[in-house]
Amino acid sequence: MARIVYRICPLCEATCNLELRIEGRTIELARGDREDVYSKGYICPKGSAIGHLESDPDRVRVPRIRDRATDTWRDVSWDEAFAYIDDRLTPLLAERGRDAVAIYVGNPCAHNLAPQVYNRVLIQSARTKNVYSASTVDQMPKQVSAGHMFGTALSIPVPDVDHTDYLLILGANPFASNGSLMTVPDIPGRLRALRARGGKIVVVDPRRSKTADEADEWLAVTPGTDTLLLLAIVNVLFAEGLADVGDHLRGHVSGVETVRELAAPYSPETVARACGIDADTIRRIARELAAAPTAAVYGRIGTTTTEYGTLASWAVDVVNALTGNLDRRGGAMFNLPAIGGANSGGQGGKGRGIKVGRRVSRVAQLPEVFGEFPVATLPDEIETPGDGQVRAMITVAGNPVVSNPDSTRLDRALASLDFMISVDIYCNETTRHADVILPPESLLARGHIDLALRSLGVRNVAHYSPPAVDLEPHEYAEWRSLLRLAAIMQGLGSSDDVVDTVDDFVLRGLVDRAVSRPGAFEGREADAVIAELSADGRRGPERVVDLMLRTGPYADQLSLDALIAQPHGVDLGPLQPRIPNVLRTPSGTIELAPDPIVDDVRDRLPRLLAERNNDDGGILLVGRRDLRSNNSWMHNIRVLVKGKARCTLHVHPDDAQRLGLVDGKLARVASTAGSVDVPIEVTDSIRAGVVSIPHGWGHDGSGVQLSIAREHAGVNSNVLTRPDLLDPLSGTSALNAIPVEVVAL
Ligand SMILES: Nc1nc2c(c(=O)[nH]1)N[C@H]1C(S)=C(S)[C@@H](COP(=O)(O)OP(=O)(O)OC[C@H]3O[C@@H](n4cnc5c(=O)[nH]c(N)nc54)[C@H](O)[C@@H]3O)O[C@H]1N2
Ligand SMILES: Nc1nc2c(c(=O)[nH]1)N[C@H]1C(S)=C(S)[C@@H](COP(=O)(O)OP(=O)(O)OC[C@H]3O[C@@H](n4cnc5c(=O)[nH]c(N)nc54)[C@H](O)[C@@H]3O)O[C@H]1N2
Ligand code: SF4
Ligand SMILES: [Mo]
Repeated sequence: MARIVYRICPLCEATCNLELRIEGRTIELARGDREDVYSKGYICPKGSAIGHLESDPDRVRVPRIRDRATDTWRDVSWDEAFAYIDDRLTPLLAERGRDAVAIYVGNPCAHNLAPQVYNRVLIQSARTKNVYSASTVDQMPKQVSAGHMFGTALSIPVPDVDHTDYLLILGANPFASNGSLMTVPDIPGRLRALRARGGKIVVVDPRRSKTADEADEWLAVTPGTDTLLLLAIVNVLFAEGLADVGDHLRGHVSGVETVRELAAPYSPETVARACGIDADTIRRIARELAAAPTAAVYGRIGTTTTEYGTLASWAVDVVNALTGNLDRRGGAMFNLPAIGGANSGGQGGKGRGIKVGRRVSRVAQLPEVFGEFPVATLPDEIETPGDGQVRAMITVAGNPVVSNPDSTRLDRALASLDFMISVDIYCNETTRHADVILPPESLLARGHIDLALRSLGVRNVAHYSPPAVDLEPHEYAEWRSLLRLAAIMQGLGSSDDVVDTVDDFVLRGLVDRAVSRPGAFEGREADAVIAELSADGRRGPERVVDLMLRTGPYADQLSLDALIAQPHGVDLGPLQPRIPNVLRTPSGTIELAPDPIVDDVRDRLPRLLAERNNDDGGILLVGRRDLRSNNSWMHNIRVLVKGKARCTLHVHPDDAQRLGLVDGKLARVASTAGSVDVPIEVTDSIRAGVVSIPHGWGHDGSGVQLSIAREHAGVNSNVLTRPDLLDPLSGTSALNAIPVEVVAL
């Protein structure tokens, strides 16, 4: 009999609640949950297609081992898979040392409960320095700037879109992406509502994206120059006496004078040519931001994934602060998530701040950031012989061969490993190199709650989606896989029995902390707390989450059981001002001018200005996203890939004419890293001198088991991404503003 279940969509950051009609394990229909407190019925084409994702015949359903000699796979039992891993990995680690294993965790880890809770345990158990993630091709610059300014890596202000009067968006296309570092369902509806109530939206993007089309104004910036633009806005704010953090922040901000000095050389006239935006426009935008009753500046992928990602991320919040819009209704505010976090527990208002660069990578000597090295250097670590060389790899929900820079080399490097394990749902460009693939259980058999994403919500809400079906005999919970891998690397053997032991040990550590710190469980007996949390046999990630909820900021009203009783979520209200309590900087202030950022502005920014001012007519490559696509892994769903080819080169008509590029024909695009041949799409929705290719494509490699994606293969744009173009403060790769040559074929 069909029944209705509700669950949070795990596909993107919007966290829409889905209403699923299921028959057994078949998802017959996916709709938006109209009663949901946050998404109110909103759904996008990807969410609607979730049933197709679940029933995709190409999915890996049981563990498999690859025979390297014949490059063929054989399905095995879970016990056999883990025994094999123990046999291969344990001696390798004993012989070559802990750093011989690298771990890469991919984007869906932020959207699934098991990795959110247990990746940390996996990484700690490996005791390797070689930890990598999709963060250094994504949001790491924002985490570094927020860490320096506010004291923790997740103290990221989000635009209060539901209440603001003016929104300046740089390098984001929420109409396609549904928002990022801003957890908000139905962002299209909310942006339209902003305009309908008389507000204004300005979009800074080298492309006239759908978001730019829907905005009041589009500023076609030169890729990579957002920091210059924002500093020119700061320059105007000071020059015209408009810089004011507001009464609410008085006494809580340091570094204002330094920022004034830093911005002094960057008048609108000085940067206009480099940014490709005229000085009058820049000046007007600065005045509008200052004059608007409330305003928020928001930057995303186009600002973070450039060589100046941390500076741009910093400058966004500097403008928020200096226009009086930080931490006030309608401005840029901090969420207070139900599960708590580093900026809500303990004593507030002051803290240890962040430390980065505690060690450097072996080969390229690149600094660690929040426990990881830049993914750009992973091939160096695999291919360079010597002590500490990476010889084995574990990927969890990642497809670095498609998503990371210099893909051709990374692909080759993975092929050269002695051993590789992938926890994944597909045999794709990356996991084809694995020796063992461990698939997670069906989506319907997992519980779900968002942890990191909730701390980026534009409203405080809480949701939990319980498993809707039981595990089938062939399935094994992903959280058990992660802990079983951890146990193997701790030398505890490969048996399933040890999983519970490790899980209990992890919980014990968390409970010990909870009872010894200020909060709802302070002073309680640890054993009693553990017994209470473990009632009815509860364990695994749910038990940990229950602890977080019951010791979090809403402990008086929330627990896992309380959320289970509310399938449409619990609304905890609009964002509230949190300064000074949210701060964890050593000074106890908002640090507008942290040393590493000040140094970077002084050291590198003049060079950017000079480079862009001497523009030689070269072409810069940027990316783009499409609503029906999701990074590299939803191209095997017919309803999402059918129709016009999506992986094309956008070229401005003037460039097309100059370079002899014809719509529908092929162009060869080359950087110093490599080249791809891609169909041309001539369009005036892109700035002249800029071309765009979406990432996530190129599915025609040998051994890739994605039959539908193969028919729409496209090309892998990261063949062009240069490993040497990095933001030094965050180790994040420049995926945008890459110099390329384009020729007609
Ligand atoms: N040129 C360019 N490159 C980019 C970007 C760009 O804008 N331009 N964007 C970057 C960004 S923002 C990101 S986040 C990265 C993403 O980089 P990655 O995280 O490395 O890549 P994804 O394409 O998200 O791959 C997700 C993998 O998880 C698997 N998977 C999906 N669902 C599950 C699940 O439930 N469990 C498990 N275990 N596995 C699952 C998929 O099969 C796939 O292998 O790409 C980056 N790369
Ligand atoms: N449909 C869909 N949704 C997604 C994803 C997906 O792949 N598909 N991926 C998810 C992930 S992992 C993430 S991180 C988010 C990303 O979310 P967004 O940041 O909103 O992603 P994009 O749509 O790539 O928008 C980035 C914009 O930056 C512009 N841009 C490029 N270079 C520059 C520059 O130098 N300056 C400025 N100002 N703009 C520039 C590009 O033209 C593009 O329009 O989306 C998430 N949601
Ligand atoms: S917007 Fe994101 S969360 Fe909402 S249905 Fe689409 S993919 Fe799922
Ligand atoms: Mo991302």
